[in-house]
Amino acid sequence: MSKFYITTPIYYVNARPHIGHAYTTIACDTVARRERMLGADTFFLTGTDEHGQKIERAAQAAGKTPLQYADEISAEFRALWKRMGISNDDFIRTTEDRHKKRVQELFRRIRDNGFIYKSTYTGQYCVSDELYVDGAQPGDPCPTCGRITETVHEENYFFKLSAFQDKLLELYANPDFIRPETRRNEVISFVRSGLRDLSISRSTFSWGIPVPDDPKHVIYVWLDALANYITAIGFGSSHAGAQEAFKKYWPADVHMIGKEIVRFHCVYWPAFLMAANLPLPKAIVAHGWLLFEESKMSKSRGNIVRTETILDVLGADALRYFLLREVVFGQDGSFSFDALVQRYNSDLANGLGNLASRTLTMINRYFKGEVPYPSHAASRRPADDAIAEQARKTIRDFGTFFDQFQFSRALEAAWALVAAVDKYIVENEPWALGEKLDEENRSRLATVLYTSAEALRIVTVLAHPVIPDATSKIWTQMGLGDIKKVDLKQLDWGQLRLGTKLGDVHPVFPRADKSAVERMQQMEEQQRVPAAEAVQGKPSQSDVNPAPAHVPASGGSGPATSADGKITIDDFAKVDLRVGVVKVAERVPKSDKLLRLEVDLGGEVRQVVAGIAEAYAPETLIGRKVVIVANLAPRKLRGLESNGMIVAASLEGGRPVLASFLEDVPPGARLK
Ligand code: ME8
Repeated sequence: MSKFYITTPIYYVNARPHIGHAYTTIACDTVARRERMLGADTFFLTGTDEHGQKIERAAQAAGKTPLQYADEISAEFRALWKRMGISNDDFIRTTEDRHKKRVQELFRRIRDNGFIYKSTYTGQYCVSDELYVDGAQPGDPCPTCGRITETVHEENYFFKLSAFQDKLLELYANPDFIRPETRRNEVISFVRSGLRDLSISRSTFSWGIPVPDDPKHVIYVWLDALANYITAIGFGSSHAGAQEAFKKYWPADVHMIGKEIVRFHCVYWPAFLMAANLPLPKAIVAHGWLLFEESKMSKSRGNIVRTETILDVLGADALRYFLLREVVFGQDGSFSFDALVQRYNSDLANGLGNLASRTLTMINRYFKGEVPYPSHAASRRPADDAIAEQARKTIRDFGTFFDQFQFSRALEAAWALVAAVDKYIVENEPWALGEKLDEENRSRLATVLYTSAEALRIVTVLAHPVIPDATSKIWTQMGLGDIKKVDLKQLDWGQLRLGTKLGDVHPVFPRADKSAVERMQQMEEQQRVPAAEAVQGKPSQSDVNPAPAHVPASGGSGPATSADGKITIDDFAKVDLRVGVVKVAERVPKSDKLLRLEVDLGGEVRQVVAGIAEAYAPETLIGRKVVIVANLAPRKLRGLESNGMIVAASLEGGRPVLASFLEDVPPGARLK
């Protein structure tokens, strides 16, 4: 029996899961399900990445210990995957003991092989990407996310990455190692331009795995995180069972990732493995980004879509099908609720769902729910053979596309068969044949319905890894038992057994009406309930997301004013005013008034959308100290989440002048 081992990235616990995370997880789940149907002993791993400075700071900002914080968000990922029926075989957390011990073992091996030394690092670091930015100067932005890098000066352990340049280039000679080709070319040119040794420990904070024999240092979070792919399946364990599992499943067949973490997976990871004398993964497959409102969906941009909203309204299969059919794997793709509902209705409700219900209903009506015998040669027509031929070709093409991770093309081929059978049914009018009782018409009817049902069976099997829930239901309605038991390798035309008794027939994809889009948009909006305006003055109507915003009525928990309009010192103390430093400032597309700012509040970087574009050019604000109302509930402006309000005097005509300081004040300082 062959084996197949596939992994998702392990997700950071500083953000709740959104459909960007679901995208990778769904793609891996689909591949894992197909491999199981092909008979491979499959292991599918996902999990959460819980150490490092970014998580430590996020926990601090939330007023929790890093572990409390990680426990909560990791549990959300796990619960979401469970709700979606994701078929992962394990879920690794980097804070688990099994992981920590085995990472230390990996560190030891690399050190014992002579690839680790101690030195001093002085340079720039991006906490958001947990990335050392070679060659950057203080104040330079991170090349990946654009945030201002921080200067790090500390004694660290270094990994001799430079020793692996040639070996890595040899590795990339295999065209299947990095996919798609564009990513492979980027990596090759990065490595050709020269590799510098890499700092693999930090000593100025403690939220991480201690370096063996030198616990003042914690292991660099990317070495810690990448190692999950081997620690989860037993590397470094002394238990015989775990050692067996590691021997069986490693090396991984596929590490699937988003394109922004290619360097870590294609350069650092294979170099660490080479240094530890371990086999290398067979393929790193990088997909593009899901975009929403024109930019990458991410927590820091405030433009995420929660998976739960789609599950509540349309179900997991709808999201799975949409993401894999609509987005060309490897490229960026836009998400919109309109496109989701349109695809759902056209391909699932009117496409596969309709084919299943009309075919099975007619078998019920005309053949008492038993799959009829196709007619004898005399009443066969070329159209019947054409469907059989197309179905055989679809099985081949679907497999070829799938093996190349071209999910959208594979589904396109399968749905072309759905469309062909629909046309075949319309042209052969089984309902008209069913009205006539003579033998010739009966046998023609049998052929038409057998042909339709057999094509339906084939599409159902092929689509099962993508839409497991609906296809399991169709399978049961066809009276075929458990779809998981199908041997995909043997799939061929003509295997539908005559006389198979159908189960009860129900529609599997009820049509979504127009309100589905609105309902989903509203559900997302309600997640971002504003409590007050996030910019000076009221934003113009066009700047506010058009969905109705719920503003809580005054009173309640808000500061109570006395009859003369005065508030108490306690009321004032409820407003958390902080000093911030502007790190990023840019215009909000299609808005004259708004700027998007990233403001460092001393350990936490906030996105704030402010109505000051008419008074301040974005470049003049970088590095400037500002005052932020830090405990304002988030609100969405032009699709961007604003987390706080910038304080300014409002002059005649509403012109804002930012509050500022004469003395030097550190970011994060409180005004009171
Ligand atoms: O990078 N479009 O974790 P992360 C497509 N912990 N995919 C998206 C996406 C989007 N808009 N947003 C997120 C990390 N993803 C590290 C990984 S692995 C050893 C350590 C998906 O929480 C995509 O797979 O930032 C991306 O690579 C991953 O989530 C990043 O998740």
